[in-house]
Amino acid sequence: MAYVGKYYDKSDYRVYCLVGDGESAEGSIWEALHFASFYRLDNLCVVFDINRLGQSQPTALQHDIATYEKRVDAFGFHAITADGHDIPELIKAFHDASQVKGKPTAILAKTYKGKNFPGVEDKENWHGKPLGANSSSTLEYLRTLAKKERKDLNLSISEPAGSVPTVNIANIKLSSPPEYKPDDSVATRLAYGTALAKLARSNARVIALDGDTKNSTFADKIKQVSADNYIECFIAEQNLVGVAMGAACRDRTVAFVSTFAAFFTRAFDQIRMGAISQTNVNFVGSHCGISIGEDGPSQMGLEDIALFRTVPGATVFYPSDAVSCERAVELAANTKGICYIRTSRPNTSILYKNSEVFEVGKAKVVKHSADDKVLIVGGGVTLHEAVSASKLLAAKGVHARVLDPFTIKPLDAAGIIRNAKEAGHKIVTVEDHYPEGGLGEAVLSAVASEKNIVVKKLAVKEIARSGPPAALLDMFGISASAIVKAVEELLR
Ligand SMILES: Cc1ncc(C[n+]2csc(CCOP(=O)(O)OP(=O)(O)O)c2C)c(N)n1
Repeated sequence: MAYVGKYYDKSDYRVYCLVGDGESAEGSIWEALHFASFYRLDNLCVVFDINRLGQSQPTALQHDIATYEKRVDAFGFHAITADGHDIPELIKAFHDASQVKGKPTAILAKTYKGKNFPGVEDKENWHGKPLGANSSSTLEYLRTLAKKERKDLNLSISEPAGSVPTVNIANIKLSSPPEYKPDDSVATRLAYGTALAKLARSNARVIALDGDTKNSTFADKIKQVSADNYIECFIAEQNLVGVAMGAACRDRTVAFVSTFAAFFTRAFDQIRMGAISQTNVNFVGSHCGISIGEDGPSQMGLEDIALFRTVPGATVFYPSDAVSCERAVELAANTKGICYIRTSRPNTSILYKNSEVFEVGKAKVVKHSADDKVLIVGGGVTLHEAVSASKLLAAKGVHARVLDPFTIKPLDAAGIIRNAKEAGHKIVTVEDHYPEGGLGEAVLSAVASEKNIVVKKLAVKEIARSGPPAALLDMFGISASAIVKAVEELLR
């Protein structure tokens, strides 16, 4: 929020953030402090409520204010210490913070948990508990406090000053439609970058954030439109997600946040809190699955579909070619709630005409005949393996229908059921993902109440290895030949 205020709104509003001392053991707090000082967010004032106590015991530093001071100073903050119960002192601290230029301020407020509450102040074992026997004496204290005239304070609160530009982020379109030739071979991650730049050309409030992978996710393409529309968040994924949510809040920007799909697992708490806060952030996870090849298992996102499917209200896009990926990015920009777009590393062929229209929750049948005996459902690289498998099967006289779900959540259940019924009531799902919570399980849920539909799932069932992508697809049973084998077993 402070970054947006300083660099996009260019307004003089200030942002205040309250941090618990117990909570400040979190690494994400220090990621955020580092970000704020690196970008010289002097419109940010962080208040540390140093009340010595956490939930179950005292904090590590208790009231060691000097150590907090050294730490925030080392992180590039202007530190102000204050008695957190002394209102005039706090007013002065907030005023002083507002005068600091070039760096954010941290107010280190020494406080006592349950201050002045009889029998509670500064005592352990009161966190989140009803006051019980202490209720009446506490109420009495609060009544006296309410009656007390605060002659010592001269609190006149002025109207917020400064103006904020009006922003319109509705109905953002690609500046030009997809332009691919039928024989092009383009990675969906590259199509993401192309679409991102096209959106930014249409609306200056479309921004991208990444954690030092922008030349792999192709988020850096937005810099061709304007370098200002990109926020580098470095290798600190929890804060990367936090910054994206701050930037998107109050509809100030349309934020696309990217990194390798695998690394969003580091920020799952931020993502689920984003859902609770009703954020509209768009997540883009590249380098999904074993098809990244030589980079090896630490970089392979094999649980990302499961992760994002569990987020309430989320939309999960899994585009399989450059045309559908550009449209997924455009749809995500205009879809409320959390969106996730899964992009792939390898170049893949073009499946759709440039004029093809895509909708959230609407699958595409990419190959069909009147004699289909099985429905194969794939996504990304495995959709291309499914198309190859259908050709190999056709040579053996077996016709297979191939379906691209386009979004895994919501899944086009009606489309899948209809096509499965037309194709022998048999489905093979194939995904570059672990078997749990991915495409196969989404399809299984969609057909769960249907009688006589059988589903066979192909997925990556073990810890993968480094190797050439084609060899890995074969080794882990999600290649065209593995699909042919699965179909033959199912039809036997
Ligand atoms: C990520 C996370 N871990 C643990 C908790 C459980 N929890 C709630 S409050 C709390 C203590 C927080 O202490 P502090 O930040 O000092 O806040 P305060 O003492 O002001 O309540 C804990 C451990 C939580 N809410 N979130």
